Amino acid sequence: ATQSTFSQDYTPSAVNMEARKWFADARFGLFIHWGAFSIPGSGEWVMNDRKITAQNYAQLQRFFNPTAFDVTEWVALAKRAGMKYITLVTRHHDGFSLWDTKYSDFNVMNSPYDKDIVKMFADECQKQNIKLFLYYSLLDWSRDDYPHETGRTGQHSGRTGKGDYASYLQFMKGQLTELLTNYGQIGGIWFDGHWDQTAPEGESDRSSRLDWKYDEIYSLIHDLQPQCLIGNNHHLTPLPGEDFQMFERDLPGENESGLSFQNASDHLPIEACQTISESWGFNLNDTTYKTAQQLIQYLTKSAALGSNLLLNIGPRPNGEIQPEFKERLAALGSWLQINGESIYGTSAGYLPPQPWGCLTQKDNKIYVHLFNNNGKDILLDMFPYKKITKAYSLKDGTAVTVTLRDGTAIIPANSNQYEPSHVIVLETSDLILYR
Ligand code: H79
Repeated sequence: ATQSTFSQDYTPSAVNMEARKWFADARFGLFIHWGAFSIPGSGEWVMNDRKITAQNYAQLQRFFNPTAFDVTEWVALAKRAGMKYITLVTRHHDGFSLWDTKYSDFNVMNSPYDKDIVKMFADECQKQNIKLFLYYSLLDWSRDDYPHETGRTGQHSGRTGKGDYASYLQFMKGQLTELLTNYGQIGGIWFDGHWDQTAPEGESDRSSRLDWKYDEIYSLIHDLQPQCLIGNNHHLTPLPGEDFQMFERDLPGENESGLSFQNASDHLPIEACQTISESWGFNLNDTTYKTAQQLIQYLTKSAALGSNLLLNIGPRPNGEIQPEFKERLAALGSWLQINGESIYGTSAGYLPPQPWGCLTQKDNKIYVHLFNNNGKDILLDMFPYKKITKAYSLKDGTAVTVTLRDGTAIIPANSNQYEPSHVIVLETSDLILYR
């Protein structure tokens, strides 16, 4: 089938729709950037940034030996943080595969470590009851058959010839078939690298120089595992066949990264990805960690905009996770232990995020997340209910005095000296359908 006939015909299966619902309710996941690129300690773009040829870069395979890696601990860390899924980089742009693949020699089984890391995650995630998503790069800086001559990066890499997409597509299908056959149920496939073949962000014509044949790739995935969600970090409006929309280093509608010109989908689950430190992959120069408070508020704001948050760590090459990451994740977990009701299974607030905080909603409850009210009353204009039957702090049930006057709910500033990320629950009745 051609792309257009297939794509327009895509109707998600019932199990896929169920999986989307699960995903949208899950709200919080752990992104893990880890692989051969972790070794030099210069981030996951080191091969491109330092113009290392594919042949020279391949040496890293000999040094991949994460003796301190403990999959049980890594998965438990995500669980304790209140995360509902893990998205593991299985093969980044450098082309190093983290599993036992027969389609490429550049893989973990040919490293001193010699263990299938995707398998370890798949088994452990099943054991600890957390879903596993797999990041998979469309772009490849190492393979001769990737059409690098039409791409924006990787032209330095010593590859000859013009690339051969038929061959490369065959390779990707082989690898995706392995990933969706040998590791049990996979929550989703997270594609990245499409942008290599497009005009810069923000330009009007961002069509791809390459026909990726997504129709073939996506139908292969949905045929192998119908529930498996497909997302593609192409920085475009979702294409037919995709099950969720992602925003890179951004919340929908904000475009702080300069990569997010696309509108937020009104029918697909949305996922924003963000890093705890600056870099995705391990970087020795990267010592700036967002605070726990910033991360809690980022998670809250994501939910207030109807989006999941996929929060990234870039562990050390030896398999240790930086204590700074662990501390942040533990703090998020403690906050969610108390306030999780205001995040999981919620939808976007009826008002967009405000300078003082933001709103999430579930059933007849409105969760008011106070970041900093600067000593001012909080005014919720155009309040969509006629009555507030109960108002209280989520953490301990303490009653809060809230008045509803002329369609505006007022939370007085002096009712409490709120700590940042304090959540007030408003139980409501008599929905006003429209104004
Ligand atoms: O895996 C992480 C990053 O390595 C990857 N996606 C996340 C999840 C990523 N790769 N690139 N980007 C993110 C951002 C894109 C940067 C670009 Fe450019 C700016 C691509 C086009 C403009 C720099 C300049 C690279 C090519 C031209």
